[in-house]
Amino acid sequence: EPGARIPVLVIGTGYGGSVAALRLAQAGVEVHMAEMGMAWDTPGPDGKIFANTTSPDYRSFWLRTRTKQPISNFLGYPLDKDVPRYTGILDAEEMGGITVYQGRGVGGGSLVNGGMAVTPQRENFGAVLPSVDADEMYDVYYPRANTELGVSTIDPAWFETAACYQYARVGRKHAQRSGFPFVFVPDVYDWDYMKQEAAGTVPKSALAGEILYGNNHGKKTLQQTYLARARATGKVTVSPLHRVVSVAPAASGGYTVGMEQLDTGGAVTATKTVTAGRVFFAAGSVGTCKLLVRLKANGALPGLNGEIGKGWGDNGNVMCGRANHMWDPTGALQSAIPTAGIDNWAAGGAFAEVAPLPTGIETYASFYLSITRNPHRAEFSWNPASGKVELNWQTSWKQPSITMAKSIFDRINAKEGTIYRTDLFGAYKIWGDHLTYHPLGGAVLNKATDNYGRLHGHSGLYVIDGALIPGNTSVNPFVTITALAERNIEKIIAADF
Ligand code: FAE
Repeated sequence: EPGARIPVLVIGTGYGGSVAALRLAQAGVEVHMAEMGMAWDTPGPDGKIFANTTSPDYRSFWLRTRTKQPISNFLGYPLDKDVPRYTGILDAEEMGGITVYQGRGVGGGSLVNGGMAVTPQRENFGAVLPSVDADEMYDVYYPRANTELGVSTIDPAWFETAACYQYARVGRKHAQRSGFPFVFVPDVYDWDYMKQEAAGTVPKSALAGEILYGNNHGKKTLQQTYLARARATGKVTVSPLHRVVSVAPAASGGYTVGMEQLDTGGAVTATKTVTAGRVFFAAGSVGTCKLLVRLKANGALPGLNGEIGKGWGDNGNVMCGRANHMWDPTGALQSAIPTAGIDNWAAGGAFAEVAPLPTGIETYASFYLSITRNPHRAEFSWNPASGKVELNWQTSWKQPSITMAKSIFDRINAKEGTIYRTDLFGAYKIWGDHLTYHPLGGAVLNKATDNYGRLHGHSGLYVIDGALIPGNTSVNPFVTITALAERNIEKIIAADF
């Protein structure tokens, strides 16, 4: 309600925000969550909530009139097409020469991601979050996050026989023949449901190619886990299609928070202010940084320190495809949920997920998303001329990621006598080096905030999302974002509430 006074406002409903909401509510605190995206709880005219990856429609993209698919071309044909402008589920946000993909809606990135739930190797943790006690994380908070998120690993016996993982078995064969460690990667997908999909006894989701624009079945998003439990406390309310635009100290104590209510065309239908005792920034790395950098520059939050906006990285994401021989088909039916990876982190700085290419036809292609140890870090800053927050990422900064990914795929190609695909990202382009799925950093733990996410300069303001992590997690990031949020909120509840 406009003008209301509330104890806690959480900006965003992704991993960090959902952890904060659940734990605060369990501690007896009333929580309000503002989410700029839609609720994603109502079927469209086709009876489905989410669109299929192979046929994007109005639901697929956040306020675009043309799709911007991560794989833009196939066999010489461009794949993008016009769609009605709508508050769809996947944002392809272009900043500083990099397209940053993000989920929009109640559940944040959990709505659109592959559900790959990876805990970093313990020996790499010191580089991921240097100021955090690793023992605590690996003894308490990683296990807690994995349990709450519903993480599990594919039944290895089923993996060996399932037609839908032929592509992953080919990926394993090629990795092992070149001497690379091949690892199963846990996921939040319900593997029993997937088995039933394969048996034809339930509606198909992963086996129908659903992923990038949402899964109608099978995937445990935050809507089924943290957010469901948060709502069950009766203490959490969520306002979808509410975008937070300002936060400033209130004369009466706490913070005045300004919001815009959006319609599904993206138009502002109302502006509202509420007063919140405490505010948690959980709008994702980019969303949180866009707010904090602007609020610091325009004087609304003058106490924020000089670390705001710094230390942003892309988790070293780079994609590529390989063209296999005819005797190595990857399967016409491919589960959209990846379940395995090639670990060359220690030797080559790359961890590559063996990814699906769920086109519905045999492509003889192997496809990979690599996470690499890219050293480059960008900074968000306010540009008064454009009136926008900008990111100083440089397109050439992807080169170290390509070199690291090549430590795996050049060797596999040499061993197998195969070549890279050159048709997936535009004509004669091997590397998908224009994007990231894993934005991290910009309000780094123990720099922009104290060692638990309390922003310096204004008491009662917290960061609790991927913005805290300084640019790289060595694996897919959401388990680390969740575990860090669990650690921080426990301390904050004990000390501040
Ligand atoms: P996030 O989940 O992005 O949530 C932020 C929320 O805040 C969003 O719902 C926004 O709409 C909302 N928001 C932003 N600004 C505002 C505002 N001003 N007012 C109100 N609301 C706002 O943040 N990670 C993995 O670990 N495994 C995977 O398999 C994986 N696959 C991915 C695949 C894709 C296609 C994408 C895009 C990402 C993938 N990720 C994966 C990354 C993962 O989803 C991401 O790191 C987390 O979602 C980030 O969590 P946060 O809590 O930081």
